[in-house]
Amino acid sequence: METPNSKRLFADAIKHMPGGVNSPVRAFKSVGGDPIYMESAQGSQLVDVDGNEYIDYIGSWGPMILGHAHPEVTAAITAAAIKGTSFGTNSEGEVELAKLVKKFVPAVEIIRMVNSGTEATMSAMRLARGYTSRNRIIKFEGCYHGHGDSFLSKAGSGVATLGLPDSPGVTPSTAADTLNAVYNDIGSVRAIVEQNHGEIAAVFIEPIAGNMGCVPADSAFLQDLRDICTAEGIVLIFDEVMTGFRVSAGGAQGLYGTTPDLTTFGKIIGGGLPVGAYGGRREIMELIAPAGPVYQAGTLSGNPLAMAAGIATLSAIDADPEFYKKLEQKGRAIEDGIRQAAGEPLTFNRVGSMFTLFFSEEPVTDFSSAKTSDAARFARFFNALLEAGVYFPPSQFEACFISVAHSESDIEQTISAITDAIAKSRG
Ligand code: KE4
Repeated sequence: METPNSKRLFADAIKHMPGGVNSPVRAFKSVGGDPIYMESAQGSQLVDVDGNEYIDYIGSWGPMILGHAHPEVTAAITAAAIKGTSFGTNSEGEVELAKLVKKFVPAVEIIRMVNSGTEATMSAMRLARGYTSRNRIIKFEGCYHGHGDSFLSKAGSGVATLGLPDSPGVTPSTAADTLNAVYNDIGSVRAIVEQNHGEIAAVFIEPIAGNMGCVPADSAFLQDLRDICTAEGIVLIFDEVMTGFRVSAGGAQGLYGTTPDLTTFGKIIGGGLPVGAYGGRREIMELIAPAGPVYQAGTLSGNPLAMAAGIATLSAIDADPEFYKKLEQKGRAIEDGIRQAAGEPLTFNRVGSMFTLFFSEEPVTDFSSAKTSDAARFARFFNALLEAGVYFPPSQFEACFISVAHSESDIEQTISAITDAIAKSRG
């Protein structure tokens, strides 16, 4: 691919923004080369500023489950924008989106809209501490819950991609209140709970991790986690920012049948506009101001344009009884194609329309096993795919996303490109 305009723009951007980007995962730090600038997108296709076309498997890191520029979403945003972009008051869309989320996720009795997944997890953490009068939280190595101070400890996503130990700027006292367990290892959770008896406010987990690459939780592990939290009065928080409305209408909790006390959302519920949310048991959520004393606020929370985009997205999902069956068929086709193409023992994890190909010969069930992947080989694989017009996340520690707009020919072209890229990436 010739990308002179992307190179020109990045050379300019680097003078004005840290690393030339507004989010580290978009940089090509771990795969080499300069990041690509996109001009437009439609359905499964991205078009860069040099006119190159790509089949997109980032999907804006999850939100674009309908495909880019879905007409109903674009129309809803346009209609809302004509009426004003933000009122700073209540508006009808907030009520409609809240009710739509509750329709899909029964564990959510009360919900608060915010502007990002990070805001959702930060707020849920403060709420859990306020509800329990306890300070410590448990998270899992390799999981990423946004860039809130308490979560930047052994985190996944960009933190793992850049090989950052944790993050300067997080105070030792804050870091001391975050305890990391091992994903899919209930013994590691029991040990931490015993060592910190009566001190743990919440357990945060991605019920299907996407930020160490795609790593599903074992169902027995997740239920054991539920049982421990119930017995210990610990708030169990499913971070479904990525999995909410991605893996089923009811998210991961709908697939596993394990019910958290609180759930965080983002990405798909905003349809590509900035939306996050947290919700769950009424007795906990009603501690949030102004109903209760735990403070959380936001100038643009419940913004009418973002609500309109979220409503249009969830309504389109709700209107199609075959929606997740279609995504599963596309995911299965890609999985079958990759397994046939690999010709060597690589690890492929998938849940519905989210997947990761690991350049590792061993099963990937936690952060340690995810890190056995050959990152250098992934970089060669990523660039070979990009050259072939297939755009994967520029990191081994991310998930790929399929939309309902990905066609059979997209998938055939993708499998062919992956087959070649696996061969080309061999040392
Ligand atoms: P945001 O603040 O980026 O909206 O959401 C944070 C977040 C919270 N929880 C989970 C499970 C998440 O996956 C995320 C954000 N995901 C990354 C990609 N893995 C966002 C991409 C980026 O950082 O630019």
